[in-house]
Amino acid sequence: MYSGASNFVEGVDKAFMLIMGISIFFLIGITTVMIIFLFKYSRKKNKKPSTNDGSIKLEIIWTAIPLVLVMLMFYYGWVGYAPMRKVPDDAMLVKVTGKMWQWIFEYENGKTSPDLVIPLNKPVRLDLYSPDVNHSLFIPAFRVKEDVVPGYDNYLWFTPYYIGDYEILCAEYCGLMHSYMTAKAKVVSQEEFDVWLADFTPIEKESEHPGLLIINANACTACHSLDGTRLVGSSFKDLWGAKKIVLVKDNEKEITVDEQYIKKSIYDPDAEVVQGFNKGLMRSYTGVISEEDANKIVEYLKTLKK
Ligand code: HEC
Ligand SMILES: [Cu+2]
Repeated sequence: MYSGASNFVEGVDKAFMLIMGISIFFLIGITTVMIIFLFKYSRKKNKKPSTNDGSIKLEIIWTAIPLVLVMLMFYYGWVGYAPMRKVPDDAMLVKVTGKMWQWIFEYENGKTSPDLVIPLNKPVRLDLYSPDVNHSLFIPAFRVKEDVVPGYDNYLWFTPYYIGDYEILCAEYCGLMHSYMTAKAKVVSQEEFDVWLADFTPIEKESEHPGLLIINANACTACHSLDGTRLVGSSFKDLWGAKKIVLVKDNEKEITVDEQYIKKSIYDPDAEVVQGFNKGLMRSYTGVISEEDANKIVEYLKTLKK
C-alpha cells in the first residue's frame, strides 16, 4: 500500500481504499442491523405482524446515499484511471510480446531482453503484442495491468520512482501456464541503463547446450525440472536410462528411457503415460519441435545423468 513505486500507486490505492472502506462499513453495518432485527422483530415479541409501506422520506434517503457513494467510487476510479491512457510524449518505447509462455521486451535499438530493464524517473510506454492467445501484463508494484490480445494493439505506461526489482506476472488464467510467465522489472539509474542498453553480448547463451536452448524456448521446464524436483511432470534429472512403469491403454509396461521413448513422449505424450503422473497435461509437440531438435533434447538429457 502506498509504496509509491510508480506514479499510479496513489490514484489506484485511493480508489481501492475507498471501495474497501465502504464495503467493510456496510458489511459490518448490515450484519449488525440484521442481528438486532432478528431479536427486535422476532415472532415472540410481535404476535401480530404489521406492515409499513410507502415512505417518500425512506425512498429518497436510500436512493440518495447509494448514489453519492457510487459517484464517489466512480470519481476516484476515474481520476486514478484517466491518466493511465494519456502517455507523455517523451516516454521511452518498449515493445512487449507475450507468447506461450514467456515475455520478451524489445527496445528501440533492437535489443531484446527477458526482463524489463528501465531507467529511474523516466516515463516508459509498453506496447503490448501477442502472436498466440490472450495474455495480461501485470506489474503489481506499479499498479498497472493491461490485457495483451492478438490482433489488438494495447499499451500501458508508467514512471518508476524507486530503484529495485519488481515482479512481472501474466494475469490471464484461462490457459495452462500463464502463471509461469514471470519476469522482472528492474529499475536502474540512467547511467546503468545506458550501459545495459548499448551492451549486445548475449547472456551466456553461447555456452548453453543446444538441447537446453530448445527446452527453454518451449518452456518444458514449466512442468519438468532439471534438478530432481517433481513438478507437473517428472524431473529431467537422471531420466536418461531410468527404468519406468508406463501405462499403455491402461496396461502396465516396463520401459527404459531411451531415444525412442523420449521422442514418443514429445510427439505423442498420451500414448505411454508414466505411472504416478496424469495424462492429457502435456501437449503433443508434433510440428513444433523438429526431429533434429528432438535429437538435441535427447543429447541434453543424457548430460543430466550422473
Ligand atoms: C504442461 C506441462 C508439460 C509441458 C510443458 C511438457 N511436459 Fe512433458 N510431461 C508432462 C507430464 C504430465 C508428463 C507425464 C505424463 C506422460 O507421460 O504423458 C510428461 C512426460 C514427459 C516425458 C516422459 C517422462 C518420464 O518420466 O518418463 C518426457 C521425456 C517429456 N515429458 C518431455 C517433454 C519435453 C521435451 C517438453 C518440452 C518440449 C515437455 N515434456 C513439456 C507435462 C509437460
Ligand atoms: Cu500469458
